[in-house]
Amino acid sequence: MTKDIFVVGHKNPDTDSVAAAFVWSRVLNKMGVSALPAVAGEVNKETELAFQKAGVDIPELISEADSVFLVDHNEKSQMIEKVGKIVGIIDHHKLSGPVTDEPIFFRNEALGSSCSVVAKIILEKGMEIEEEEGFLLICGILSDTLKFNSPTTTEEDKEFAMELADILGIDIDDLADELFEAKSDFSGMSLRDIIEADYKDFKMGGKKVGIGVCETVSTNYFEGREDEIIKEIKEIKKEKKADHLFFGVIDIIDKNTLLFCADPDDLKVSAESFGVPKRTNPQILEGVASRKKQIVPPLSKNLEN
Ligand SMILES: [Mn+2]
Repeated sequence: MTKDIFVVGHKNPDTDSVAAAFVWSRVLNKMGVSALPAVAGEVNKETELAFQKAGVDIPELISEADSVFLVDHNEKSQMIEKVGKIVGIIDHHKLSGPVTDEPIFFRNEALGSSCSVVAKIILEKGMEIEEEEGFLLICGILSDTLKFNSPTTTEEDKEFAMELADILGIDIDDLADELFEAKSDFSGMSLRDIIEADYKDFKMGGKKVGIGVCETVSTNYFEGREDEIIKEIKEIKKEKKADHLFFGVIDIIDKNTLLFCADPDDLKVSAESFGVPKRTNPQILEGVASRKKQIVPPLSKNLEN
């Protein structure tokens, strides 16, 4: 049995959750706490590229731990399978309710990424930051804010990324192009892989709602495959025993979302929630580019009433 704390992000990890876990474990180490970074699932190609460029290994994959520090999530449904004790949380998502019996370190801010929250704490503490740590924080911020284009972006996200990029001599535009290209590379992935790569379960008004999203610089891959996609998510809905299931293809350049609904009932929920006609599946959501800020809230509001 190890006494190490595992710093870990959500299942179906994205660059923000893995980078935040890595850098926060380093911060804990500097404070004399024995901690290791971990991931709650296979990482995507963008995260792979970010770590490769940073020159560090992808953290260890875990599914259970005695002691965890959560980053980038606080919902039970998004945590690793078996969690002993939660010793802390750093997040930028809505709160899902109390998850511990004891007081813990807890920091939640409405910033564009968990990496921004980590960067903010490092600055507040006046701590030194290693090159690979700064680099990974920039990657997490750029990835989660879609290079400051997501409606979740705040002035602080820009400030932290710009300041770090300045110190490290990094061209933000070039790095974002590389990251987004990797994010949009579907080679070697099945349709199922793509749908589940960034999939999250939510509780809304007592209902289990599954929402997968795929952020891409081009929706070409999905065009003409509508029936195939709907068939696949119908299957996933059954397997997950979800009450509702959606898959959003987010065009990060044009900032629109194609929201695929598993069945007519989900289509009805989507049309009501987003105020769009029921005619098409996928539903076309103009100006929608964020699950957290633009997809989850209208669905919760509708389903909780
Ligand atoms: Mn995040």
